[in-house]
Amino acid sequence: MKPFQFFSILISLLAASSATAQTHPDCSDPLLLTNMDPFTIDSVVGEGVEDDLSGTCVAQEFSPTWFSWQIEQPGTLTFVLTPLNELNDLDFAVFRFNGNVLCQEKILKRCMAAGENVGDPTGSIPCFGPTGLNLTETDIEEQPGCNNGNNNFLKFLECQAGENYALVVNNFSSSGEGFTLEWGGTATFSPAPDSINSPTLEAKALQLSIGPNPAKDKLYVFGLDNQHELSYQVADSLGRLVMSGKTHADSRYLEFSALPSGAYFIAFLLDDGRRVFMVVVE
Ligand SMILES: [Ca+2]
Ligand SMILES: [Ca+2]
Ligand SMILES: [Ca+2]
Repeated sequence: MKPFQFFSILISLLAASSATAQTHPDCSDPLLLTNMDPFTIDSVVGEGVEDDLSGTCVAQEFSPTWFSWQIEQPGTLTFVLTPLNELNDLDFAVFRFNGNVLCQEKILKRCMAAGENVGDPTGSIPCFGPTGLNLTETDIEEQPGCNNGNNNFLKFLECQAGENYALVVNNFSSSGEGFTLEWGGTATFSPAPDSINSPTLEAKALQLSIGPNPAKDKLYVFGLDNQHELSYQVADSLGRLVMSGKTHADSRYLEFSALPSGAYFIAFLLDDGRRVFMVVVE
Protein backbone atom coordinates (compact mmCIF):
# COMPACT_ATOMS: atom_id res chain seq x y z
CA MET A 1 0.00 0.00 0.00
CA LYS A 2 1.37 3.39 -0.98
CA PRO A 3 1.36 6.11 1.68
CA PHE A 4 -1.19 8.00 -0.38
CA GLN A 5 -3.55 5.00 -0.28
CA PHE A 6 -3.07 4.67 3.47
CA PHE A 7 -4.04 8.28 4.06
CA SER A 8 -7.00 8.02 1.68
CA ILE A 9 -8.37 5.11 3.69
CA LEU A 10 -7.66 6.90 6.97
CA ILE A 11 -9.47 10.03 5.74
CA SER A 12 -12.48 7.99 4.57
CA LEU A 13 -12.63 6.25 7.98
CA LEU A 14 -12.53 9.61 9.75
CA ALA A 15 -15.24 10.96 7.44
CA ALA A 16 -17.38 7.90 8.17
CA SER A 17 -17.06 8.39 11.92
CA SER A 18 -18.09 12.05 11.78
CA ALA A 19 -21.17 11.15 9.73
CA THR A 20 -22.40 8.93 12.56
CA ALA A 21 -21.90 11.59 15.24
CA GLN A 22 -24.22 11.65 18.23
CA THR A 23 -27.62 13.14 17.42
CA HIS A 24 -29.80 15.07 19.86
CA PRO A 25 -33.46 14.47 18.90
CA ASP A 26 -34.95 15.19 22.36
CA CYS A 27 -35.29 18.31 24.49
CA SER A 28 -34.12 16.35 27.54
CA ASP A 29 -30.82 15.44 25.86
CA PRO A 30 -29.67 18.57 24.01
CA LEU A 31 -26.21 19.34 22.65
CA LEU A 32 -24.79 21.71 25.29
CA LEU A 33 -23.20 24.77 23.69
CA THR A 34 -20.37 26.31 25.70
CA ASN A 35 -19.10 28.78 23.13
CA MET A 36 -20.41 30.69 20.11
CA ASP A 37 -18.19 29.16 17.45
CA PRO A 38 -20.01 28.35 14.20
CA PHE A 39 -20.55 24.63 13.60
CA THR A 40 -22.03 22.10 11.18
CA ILE A 41 -24.41 19.26 11.98
CA ASP A 42 -23.66 16.77 9.19
CA SER A 43 -26.77 14.62 9.35
CA VAL A 44 -30.07 14.48 11.17
CA VAL A 45 -32.24 11.41 11.65
CA GLY A 46 -35.24 10.37 13.70
CA GLU A 47 -37.47 12.03 16.26
CA GLY A 48 -36.08 10.35 19.40
CA VAL A 49 -38.43 9.28 22.20
CA GLU A 50 -40.22 12.57 22.96
CA ASP A 51 -42.10 15.10 20.82
CA ASP A 52 -41.78 18.47 22.56
CA LEU A 53 -43.27 20.72 19.89
CA SER A 54 -47.05 20.26 20.06
CA GLY A 55 -48.78 23.61 20.43
CA THR A 56 -46.02 25.49 18.59
CA CYS A 57 -46.17 26.81 15.02
CA VAL A 58 -44.08 23.88 13.78
CA ALA A 59 -46.52 21.46 15.50
CA GLN A 60 -44.25 18.41 15.52
CA GLU A 61 -40.67 17.22 15.16
CA PHE A 62 -39.06 16.37 11.81
CA SER A 63 -35.55 14.95 12.33
CA PRO A 64 -35.03 17.52 15.13
CA THR A 65 -31.74 18.60 16.68
CA TRP A 66 -31.93 20.14 20.19
CA PHE A 67 -29.36 22.59 21.59
CA SER A 68 -29.15 24.36 24.92
CA TRP A 69 -26.97 27.10 26.40
CA GLN A 70 -26.72 29.49 29.31
CA ILE A 71 -26.15 33.23 28.92
CA GLU A 72 -23.02 34.65 30.52
CA GLN A 73 -22.86 38.26 29.27
CA PRO A 74 -26.30 39.83 28.63
CA GLY A 75 -27.12 41.32 25.24
CA THR A 76 -28.67 40.58 21.88
CA LEU A 77 -28.58 37.15 20.26
CA THR A 78 -29.00 36.32 16.57
CA PHE A 79 -28.22 33.26 14.47
CA VAL A 80 -28.31 32.04 10.89
CA LEU A 81 -29.15 28.43 10.03
CA THR A 82 -28.19 27.36 6.51
CA PRO A 83 -29.30 23.98 5.14
CA LEU A 84 -26.48 21.90 3.64
CA ASN A 85 -28.92 21.09 0.83
CA GLU A 86 -30.27 24.41 -0.44
CA LEU A 87 -33.57 22.75 -1.40
CA ASN A 88 -34.27 21.67 2.19
CA ASP A 89 -36.84 23.47 4.35
CA LEU A 90 -35.47 24.15 7.86
CA ASP A 91 -37.79 25.29 10.67
CA PHE A 92 -36.92 26.15 14.27
CA ALA A 93 -38.24 27.11 17.69
CA VAL A 94 -36.45 28.91 20.55
CA PHE A 95 -37.45 28.41 24.19
CA ARG A 96 -36.41 30.04 27.45
CA PHE A 97 -36.52 28.32 30.82
CA ASN A 98 -37.71 29.93 34.02
CA GLY A 99 -36.15 28.51 37.17
CA ASN A 100 -35.67 24.77 36.81
CA VAL A 101 -34.53 23.72 33.36
CA LEU A 102 -37.31 21.22 32.74
CA CYS A 103 -38.58 20.53 29.24
CA GLN A 104 -42.19 20.52 30.48
CA GLU A 105 -41.73 24.12 31.66
CA LYS A 106 -40.01 25.64 28.63
CA ILE A 107 -41.47 28.89 27.28
CA LEU A 108 -41.76 29.44 23.53
CA LYS A 109 -40.01 32.70 22.49
CA ARG A 110 -39.60 32.38 18.72
CA CYS A 111 -41.25 30.05 16.19
CA MET A 112 -40.38 29.69 12.49
CA ALA A 113 -42.43 27.39 10.25
CA ALA A 114 -42.36 29.31 6.94
CA GLY A 115 -41.69 27.27 3.80
CA GLU A 116 -43.21 26.36 0.48
CA ASN A 117 -46.74 27.39 -0.39
CA VAL A 118 -48.14 24.03 -1.47
CA GLY A 119 -48.19 23.92 -5.28
CA ASP A 120 -46.54 27.33 -5.65
CA PRO A 121 -42.80 26.95 -5.14
CA THR A 122 -42.02 30.04 -7.24
CA GLY A 123 -44.01 32.18 -4.78
CA SER A 124 -42.10 30.64 -1.86
CA ILE A 125 -38.61 31.92 -2.63
CA PRO A 126 -38.26 34.23 0.42
CA CYS A 127 -39.23 31.30 2.67
CA PHE A 128 -36.40 28.95 1.64
CA GLY A 129 -32.68 28.85 2.28
CA PRO A 130 -31.03 30.53 5.31
CA THR A 131 -33.31 31.16 8.31
CA GLY A 132 -32.83 32.52 11.82
CA LEU A 133 -32.97 35.62 14.01
CA ASN A 134 -31.64 39.05 13.01
CA LEU A 135 -31.49 42.63 14.27
CA THR A 136 -33.92 44.11 11.75
CA GLU A 137 -36.99 41.86 12.05
CA THR A 138 -39.83 42.71 14.44
CA ASP A 139 -41.98 39.53 14.10
CA ILE A 140 -41.53 36.61 16.48
CA GLU A 141 -43.37 33.93 14.51
CA GLU A 142 -43.89 32.90 10.87
CA GLN A 143 -46.63 30.35 10.24
CA PRO A 144 -46.43 27.42 7.75
CA GLY A 145 -46.54 28.37 4.06
CA CYS A 146 -45.10 31.60 2.67
CA ASN A 147 -47.51 34.29 3.77
CA ASN A 148 -47.34 37.99 2.90
CA GLY A 149 -44.40 39.63 4.63
CA ASN A 150 -42.67 36.37 5.56
CA ASN A 151 -38.93 36.33 4.92
CA ASN A 152 -37.59 33.36 6.94
CA PHE A 153 -36.17 35.59 9.72
CA LEU A 154 -37.50 36.64 13.15
CA LYS A 155 -36.58 39.26 15.75
CA PHE A 156 -33.38 38.85 17.82
CA LEU A 157 -33.47 37.76 21.47
CA GLU A 158 -32.63 40.11 24.34
CA CYS A 159 -30.87 37.89 26.86
CA GLN A 160 -30.09 38.34 30.55
CA ALA A 161 -27.12 36.80 32.38
CA GLY A 162 -27.87 33.35 33.77
CA GLU A 163 -30.86 32.66 31.53
CA ASN A 164 -31.10 29.19 29.97
CA TYR A 165 -32.35 28.63 26.43
CA ALA A 166 -33.10 25.77 24.05
CA LEU A 167 -33.22 25.76 20.25
CA VAL A 168 -34.68 22.98 18.15
CA VAL A 169 -34.02 22.80 14.39
CA ASN A 170 -36.36 20.71 12.22
CA ASN A 171 -35.54 19.50 8.72
CA PHE A 172 -39.08 19.51 7.34
CA SER A 173 -37.80 17.98 4.07
CA SER A 174 -36.69 14.89 6.04
CA SER A 175 -33.69 14.43 3.72
CA GLY A 176 -31.38 13.45 6.57
CA GLU A 177 -29.03 16.29 5.60
CA GLY A 178 -27.89 18.77 8.23
CA PHE A 179 -27.12 22.46 8.48
CA THR A 180 -24.62 25.06 9.61
CA LEU A 181 -25.26 27.43 12.51
CA GLU A 182 -23.58 30.83 13.01
CA TRP A 183 -24.22 33.04 16.06
CA GLY A 184 -24.29 36.83 16.27
CA GLY A 185 -25.20 39.62 18.67
CA THR A 186 -23.59 40.91 21.86
CA ALA A 187 -24.60 38.21 24.36
CA THR A 188 -22.17 35.38 25.21
CA PHE A 189 -22.61 31.76 26.32
CA SER A 190 -21.35 30.39 29.63
CA PRO A 191 -18.22 28.32 29.07
CA ALA A 192 -18.84 26.28 32.22
CA PRO A 193 -22.58 25.84 32.53
CA ASP A 194 -22.71 24.00 35.86
CA SER A 195 -26.20 25.40 36.21
CA ILE A 196 -27.30 25.00 32.59
CA ASN A 197 -29.69 22.48 34.01
CA SER A 198 -30.55 23.80 37.46
CA PRO A 199 -31.03 21.26 40.21
CA THR A 200 -34.41 19.60 39.97
CA LEU A 201 -36.50 18.97 43.07
CA GLU A 202 -35.48 15.33 43.00
CA ALA A 203 -31.82 16.21 42.71
CA LYS A 204 -32.12 18.67 45.59
CA ALA A 205 -33.78 15.92 47.66
CA LEU A 206 -30.86 13.65 46.79
CA GLN A 207 -28.33 16.41 47.62
CA LEU A 208 -26.01 15.07 44.95
CA SER A 209 -22.40 16.10 45.07
CA ILE A 210 -19.18 14.86 43.48
CA GLY A 211 -15.52 14.72 44.38
CA PRO A 212 -12.65 15.05 44.38
CA ASN A 213 -12.52 17.90 41.89
CA PRO A 214 -10.04 18.06 40.18
CA ALA A 215 -10.26 14.28 39.75
CA LYS A 216 -7.59 11.77 38.76
CA ASP A 217 -8.82 8.18 38.19
CA LYS A 218 -12.10 8.04 40.07
CA LEU A 219 -14.84 10.58 40.69
CA TYR A 220 -17.13 9.68 43.60
CA VAL A 221 -20.83 10.53 43.68
CA PHE A 222 -22.20 11.42 47.12
CA GLY A 223 -25.83 11.60 48.19
CA LEU A 224 -27.08 8.39 46.58
CA ASP A 225 -28.90 5.87 48.71
CA ASN A 226 -29.48 2.20 47.88
CA GLN A 227 -32.74 3.01 46.13
CA HIS A 228 -31.19 5.32 43.62
CA GLU A 229 -29.65 4.17 40.38
CA LEU A 230 -28.74 7.15 38.23
CA SER A 231 -27.81 7.22 34.57
CA TYR A 232 -25.05 9.64 33.70
CA GLN A 233 -23.44 11.10 30.60
CA VAL A 234 -20.02 12.74 30.38
CA ALA A 235 -19.32 15.32 27.69
CA ASP A 236 -16.04 17.04 26.88
CA SER A 237 -15.66 20.82 26.71
CA LEU A 238 -17.02 20.80 23.13
CA GLY A 239 -20.19 19.04 24.24
CA ARG A 240 -19.22 15.69 22.70
CA LEU A 241 -20.39 12.61 24.58
CA VAL A 242 -17.34 10.66 25.79
CA MET A 243 -18.81 8.29 28.42
CA SER A 244 -22.15 7.13 29.73
CA GLY A 245 -23.33 4.58 32.27
CA LYS A 246 -25.13 4.08 35.59
CA THR A 247 -24.18 4.55 39.20
CA HIS A 248 -25.73 2.17 41.70
CA ALA A 249 -25.29 0.95 45.24
CA ASP A 250 -22.06 -0.98 44.68
CA SER A 251 -20.31 1.37 42.24
CA ARG A 252 -20.83 4.95 43.30
CA TYR A 253 -18.00 6.34 41.27
CA LEU A 254 -17.12 7.11 37.67
CA GLU A 255 -13.89 5.68 36.25
CA PHE A 256 -12.00 8.52 34.58
CA SER A 257 -8.57 6.93 34.06
CA ALA A 258 -9.10 6.58 30.29
CA LEU A 259 -10.01 10.25 29.73
CA PRO A 260 -7.45 12.84 28.59
CA SER A 261 -6.82 15.76 30.96
CA GLY A 262 -9.31 18.59 30.62
CA ALA A 263 -12.70 19.91 31.66
CA TYR A 264 -15.78 17.70 31.41
CA PHE A 265 -19.50 18.06 32.06
CA ILE A 266 -21.29 15.27 33.89
CA ALA A 267 -25.07 15.11 33.57
CA PHE A 268 -27.06 12.87 35.91
CA LEU A 269 -30.32 11.99 34.21
CA LEU A 270 -33.38 12.16 36.43
CA ASP A 271 -37.03 11.44 35.69
CA ASP A 272 -37.86 15.08 35.04
CA GLY A 273 -34.60 16.75 34.15
CA ARG A 274 -30.87 16.72 34.69
CA ARG A 275 -28.26 17.82 37.21
CA VAL A 276 -25.02 18.89 35.58
CA PHE A 277 -21.58 19.30 37.18
CA MET A 278 -18.31 20.46 35.70
CA VAL A 279 -15.20 18.58 36.71
CA VAL A 280 -11.54 18.91 35.82
CA VAL A 281 -9.65 15.68 35.12
CA GLU A 282 -5.90 15.91 35.75
CA1 LIG B 1 -37.84 14.29 20.10
CA1 LIG C 1 -38.77 26.73 6.86
CA1 LIG D 1 -40.00 37.87 9.37
